[in-house]
Amino acid sequence: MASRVLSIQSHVVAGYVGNRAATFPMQYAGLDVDVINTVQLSNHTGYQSIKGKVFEGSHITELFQGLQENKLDDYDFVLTGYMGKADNVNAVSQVVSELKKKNNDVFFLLDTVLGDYGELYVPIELVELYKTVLCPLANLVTPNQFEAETISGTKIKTLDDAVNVCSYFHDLGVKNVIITSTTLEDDNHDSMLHMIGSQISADSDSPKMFKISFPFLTGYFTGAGDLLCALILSRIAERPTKSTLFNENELKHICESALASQHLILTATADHQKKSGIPAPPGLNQSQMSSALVRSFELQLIPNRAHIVNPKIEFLATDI
Ligand code: PXL
Repeated sequence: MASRVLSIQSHVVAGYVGNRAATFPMQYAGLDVDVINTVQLSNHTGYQSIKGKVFEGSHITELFQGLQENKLDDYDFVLTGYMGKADNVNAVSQVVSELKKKNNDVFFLLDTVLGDYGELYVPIELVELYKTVLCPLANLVTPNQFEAETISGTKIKTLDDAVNVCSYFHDLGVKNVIITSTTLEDDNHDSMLHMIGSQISADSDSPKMFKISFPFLTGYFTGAGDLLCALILSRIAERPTKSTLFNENELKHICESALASQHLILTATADHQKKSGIPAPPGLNQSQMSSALVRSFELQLIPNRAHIVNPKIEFLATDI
């Protein structure tokens, strides 16, 4: 039977962020995906105009109650992303707690969506809530550099900083941490980004860490983090076991494969941006750009769906 996933994220009518960037890849990879939307917006928040609603936390709890009453709540995975407000974080914590009470092997992938490129796009109180409420429930967290720095209070400049930030998340009770991409000043190649992973395995209390370096792609990639988490979850679901703890090297191989798929899709997206003929002026943030320009940045997910499964792996992990 296909693994069952409950994905709690944002919905946009047009474009590919949140559940719209995550549901299709997981389904294409063979997972049975159920969806709760934290918001329903016309488009992502990078566009000049946004219409729609951020739902109340009670919307999530009410929908979940319906699932429970019909015994539809037999999930293997929970994936959460953009919450929009504190109320939703509390509702998600209640949902995850109930699922774990029912089945302790439910795997909770918490994407700590706060913002990117130095900017928060959710209310600041979510930082503390992620730390105190959701991280202790999570089996895997996937902060980007900005989110990892904001939550841990440590700037990531060197590999040692990244290692310390992973340990910070472990101390919050999370066994697996992936800093999805970070720059490192002690790296000689400033055109490279690095994924840093850290797992506490079943057979060891000390974390096993690794790094995967990959080339920086020029462009704007809204929803790239949401896509990556969906790919990571799809690869975790391919394991023969349902244990929430990884064996030696397991997380490393999951990351190599998910990153390969993401990189191929982002490369195709960057090519599409170049072909759109609309030059992106340097230094502008998206909300200052025309809708046509922001639209040209949307993930080219559907035309590149073949990269979702069995990608050619180009970037290999090295142990730290
Ligand atoms: O990818 C993060 C994200 C998710 N959901 C919504 C967003 C964004 C980023 O802009 O606007 C609604």
